[in-house]
Amino acid sequence: TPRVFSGMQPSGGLTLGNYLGALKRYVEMQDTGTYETIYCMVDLHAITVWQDPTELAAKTRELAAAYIAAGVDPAKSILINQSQVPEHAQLAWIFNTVARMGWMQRMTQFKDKAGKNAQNASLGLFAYPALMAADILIYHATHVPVGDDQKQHLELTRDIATKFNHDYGVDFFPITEPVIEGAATRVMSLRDGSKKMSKSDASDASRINMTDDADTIAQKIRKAKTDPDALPSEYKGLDDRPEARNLVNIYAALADISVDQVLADHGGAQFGTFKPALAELAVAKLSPIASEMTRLMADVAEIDKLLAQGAEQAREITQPILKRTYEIVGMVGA
Ligand code: AQP
Repeated sequence: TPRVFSGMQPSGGLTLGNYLGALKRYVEMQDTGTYETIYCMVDLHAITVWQDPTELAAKTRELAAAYIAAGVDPAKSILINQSQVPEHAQLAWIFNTVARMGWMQRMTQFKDKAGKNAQNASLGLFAYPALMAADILIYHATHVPVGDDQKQHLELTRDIATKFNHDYGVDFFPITEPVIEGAATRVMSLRDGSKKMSKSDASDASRINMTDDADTIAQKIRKAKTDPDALPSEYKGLDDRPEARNLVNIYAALADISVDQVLADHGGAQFGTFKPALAELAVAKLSPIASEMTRLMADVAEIDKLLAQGAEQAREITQPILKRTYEIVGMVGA
């Protein structure tokens, strides 16, 4: 069976972008029944920028609760915390020796996150994509659902697999397919249609958090930047209207309908009527998830138990793959 792997960092509250671009897709892929699905909280990735230890643990459990509340079912998917499956980090070291400095230097996420003072960024932030490649390839995963911003890292994952196979003369690691589909592969900021909606944006008004209450969601959508025109009835009418396009895309993704359908239903409407409809839809989809998260987080012991079970299941896959990798590389005792 084809195998799906994906993960998110427990580095803060999830945004609507994380939900529509990634988490919702995780659940859909799980529920097709076509794939074996493995979903991860990538705590080792999160610490590539400073994380308060107490908060890191809390956010990891909160992310596990978000996964489950959104529909990731530990009976159908393997749910893990990255550091509890040590083979991720072990394979990442091998990949650090396969990947080239120049490849890493081209990564736009590194450039964005390191900012002007790249000399002061952690070595882990620079090596981030090699660990991500290891996350995926330690399962021989074939499909990776992600948002559009992760495309470049997935290309690097393919490059690492190809170079490893070539250097060692094997056909061992698969060439992974990114799955970047749907109306919301890149949800944009509510304040600036040229910027990705991001949990680290200084302005909370730029994003919808999955735990925002109904009033907050309605207010943020009401204040979202738009232009003065009515909605067009065809998609091409959204050219050069990034903010309008973003709200239409969000509507389509939340309602599970096509963008064309949204415009067929709302074409000609002013934002004064479309925005309240969008807010109502967002609240209807997000608030049950938020209340389920609250319920799940009341029982930390249960979350920790699920993660321990997930790690055990995962290691049945990762241990043989790491062993075989070590043999290929020539490590004594593998
Ligand atoms: N705006 C977005 N639209 C669609 N998908 C998105 N993703 C993130 N933002 C959007 C997807 O969410 C998954 C989780 O990625 P991550 O935990 O590595 O976080 P990130 O990509 O660093 O996301 P953020 O929210 O933007 O965090 P910061 O602000 O810390 O950089 C990935 O699949 C990603 O594509």
